[in-house]
Amino acid sequence: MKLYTFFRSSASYRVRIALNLKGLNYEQVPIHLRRGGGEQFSATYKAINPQALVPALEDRGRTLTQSLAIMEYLEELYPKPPLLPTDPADRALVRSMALIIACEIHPIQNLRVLVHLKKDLQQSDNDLNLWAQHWIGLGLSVLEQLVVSGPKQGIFCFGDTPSLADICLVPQLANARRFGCDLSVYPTLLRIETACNGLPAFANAAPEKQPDAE
Ligand SMILES: N[C@@H](CCC(=O)N[C@@H](CS)C(=O)NCC(=O)O)C(=O)O
Repeated sequence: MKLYTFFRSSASYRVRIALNLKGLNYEQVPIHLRRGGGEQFSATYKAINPQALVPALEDRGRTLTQSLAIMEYLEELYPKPPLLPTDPADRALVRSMALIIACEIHPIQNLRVLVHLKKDLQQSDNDLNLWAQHWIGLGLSVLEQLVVSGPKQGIFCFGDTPSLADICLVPQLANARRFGCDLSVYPTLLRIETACNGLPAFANAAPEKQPDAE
């Protein structure tokens, strides 16, 4: 398997965690999102992912994009250890936790959104941070409540095994710190993050551990 990735990309970080949890070997192909205006915009990379976003995963002669689709693909091919519970309502809950991050938080403070706000709409760096803090705060507050009120309390977002929700949470918290968010108001999420980072699959996927880390 070949993963097109960037060390600081939280969507790539998710897939690295999932691959590690499944015990799969993969080759990393770094795509630098800043260098030279962004390697994601090169013709070579756009032939791999026309969306010009990382990650992309090559496997069995196919190229897959979108981190959640990639993780569901891995789950279907390599069901052990599972990244989703078995009960349909529980699965929907875990997916909803992951989607709060992947659909409601992450896309609106992604690099291309911030570049548009700054370059085209003339917003300052401080405005960009306030923007990111606002949307991250809204999403994480709801997630904290959802986890605390969930039907299966445990070490992780849902029960005692890591799931897609935890895989999305850990990179999002790292990202929130980069924007200076106050995370002390999410004690449950912070406790879960500590538990996750105690697992080699999470720790080895961290941005600073990647071959392209700066
Ligand atoms: N929904 C996509 C998001 C992918 C994404 O936004 N990737 C970011 C890095 S985390 C990216 O490549 N950004 C490049 C840019 O904004 O130009 C996924 O989950 O894979």
